Amino acid sequence: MALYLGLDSSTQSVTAVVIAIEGDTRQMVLESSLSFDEALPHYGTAHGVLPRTDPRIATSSPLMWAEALDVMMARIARSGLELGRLAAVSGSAQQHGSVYLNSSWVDVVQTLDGSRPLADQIRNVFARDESPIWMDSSTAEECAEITAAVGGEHVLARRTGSRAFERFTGPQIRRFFKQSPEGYGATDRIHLVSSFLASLLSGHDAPLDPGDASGMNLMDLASRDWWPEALDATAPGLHAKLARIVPSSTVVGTLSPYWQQRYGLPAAKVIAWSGDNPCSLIGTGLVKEGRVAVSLGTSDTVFGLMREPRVDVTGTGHVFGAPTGDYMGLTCFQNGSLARERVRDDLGLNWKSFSQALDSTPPGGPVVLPWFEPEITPAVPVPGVRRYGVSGTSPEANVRALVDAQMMSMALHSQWMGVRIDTIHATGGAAANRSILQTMADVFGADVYELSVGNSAALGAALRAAHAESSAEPAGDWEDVIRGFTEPIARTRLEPDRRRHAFYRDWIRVYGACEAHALGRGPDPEPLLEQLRGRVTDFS
Ligand code: ADP
Ligand code: XUL
Repeated sequence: MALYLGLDSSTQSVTAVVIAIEGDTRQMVLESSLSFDEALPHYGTAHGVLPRTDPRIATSSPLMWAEALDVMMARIARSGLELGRLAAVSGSAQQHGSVYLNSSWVDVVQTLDGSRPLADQIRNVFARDESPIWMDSSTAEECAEITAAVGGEHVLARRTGSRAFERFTGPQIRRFFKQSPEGYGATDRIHLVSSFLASLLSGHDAPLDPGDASGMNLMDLASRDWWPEALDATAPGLHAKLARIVPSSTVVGTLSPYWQQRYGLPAAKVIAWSGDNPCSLIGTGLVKEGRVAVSLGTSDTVFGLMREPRVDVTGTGHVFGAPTGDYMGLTCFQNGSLARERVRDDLGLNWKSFSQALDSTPPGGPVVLPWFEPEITPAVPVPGVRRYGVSGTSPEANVRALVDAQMMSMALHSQWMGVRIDTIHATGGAAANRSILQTMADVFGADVYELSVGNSAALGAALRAAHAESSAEPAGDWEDVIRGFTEPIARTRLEPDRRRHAFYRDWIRVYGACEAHALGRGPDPEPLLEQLRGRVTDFS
């Protein structure tokens, strides 16, 4: 029986999943998470983010990600699993975040000493101690400059899969170059979180995969290689600072002597790491076109596989490279779980009473746009919650308004993918909440399923490891690899309530009108809101 390890370094935590495969026997034998804030409090993060005063700036510590990887590998080594059978390891990481390394990096990573902790040894390899992460929205100016330099947003979107986005790595690199030319000059290598951690595992400077590299505004989606015009538009001498892009199934090395000496792990193959969303695509079983997954993690995302790239040229959708060699469409929402936590805490609720509030309150109350933080979709640079409709409503109505707004925004802003959404695979921490999933079913008019493994990004990484290790050709049979791990659980199916869905089909117009008004693009939505509120039926 061969074991495959998938790691996921997400915004708030690191997770490991180990799967065992022998012929038709396939099982998950380990699933373990550690939260950055709790396990590594000396970095002072809140929800994985370093302290900040400007809401547009969001950074984290690359040293913390490395230390968390070390702690997790120690935990795996102590798990009692027969790790001599570990055949391959791959990983997933929060997308877009960048790690800036100086000239000592390559030597240090190649000569890590198994008798000393990892963090102590890499402390001085950084040309920048903090890494900007996906929650950062401070690069509007750099987005505009890059867009203009390559010939406009249509050109950039068609070529790279996305128009310029503040959190994407290219604009972040440009800002660093402008703000700290010396720091940029002292940077020999810029990694994504994924390729940085793959380097630490394999003990050499590892390449990037197209899934994560397409979140940079720097990769040519068609050739899956760097696009020189975008590199030139971003910062001078950038090409030399970037690693290669290789197919997602590439074996980039083996677990380095550090891991072998320190934890007695074998020289298992290390497969290129990817972004959390491309890994989740595999971990939710979406290796064919037609269905979508909704991930309710720190960010909320909607995504699905695409055979051919259909680019959202003016909206907020992205096309990334999928680990299968196809493409994936994705829309990301920043005010996801942390907005739900905020409303929960402000109202003095826990998840149980939050769910009860949701269950006991019909739709059709106020419309609340939950932009606690700058929002990615739709683009809201200056945060602030906007309210429409009746005021002085009950706490329950606020919970209903929040979840309704989140689901309607997802439904509205995923239309560009051109997929008829009648089945949704739900994943991420909040997918444990059946009341939220029922609202998703009612708004989308789709059946919603839970998956047997909640950590779909880590599972996807483990499955990518199994796929890469087992197939001589990159084009192995994905259906065969994912079998037994990613099927939705039939008994968890939530069907849409027909009357509620009919109501939401109208109510989403109200939501859209409120959004347009809040963004300064539409008239006062109150008359429409009043007109439709008259149609609110008794849903009990
Ligand atoms: P990430 O991978 O981005 O770090 P996760 O997918 O692990 O995030 O999800 C973490 C989030 O899940 C937490 O921030 C929390 O708000 C949310 N969560 C956990 N349990 C519940 C629940 N029962 N109801 C709603 N949200 C939940
Ligand atoms: C996707 C995105 C987030 C991060 C963190 O574009 O920004 O989903 O990958 O999970």
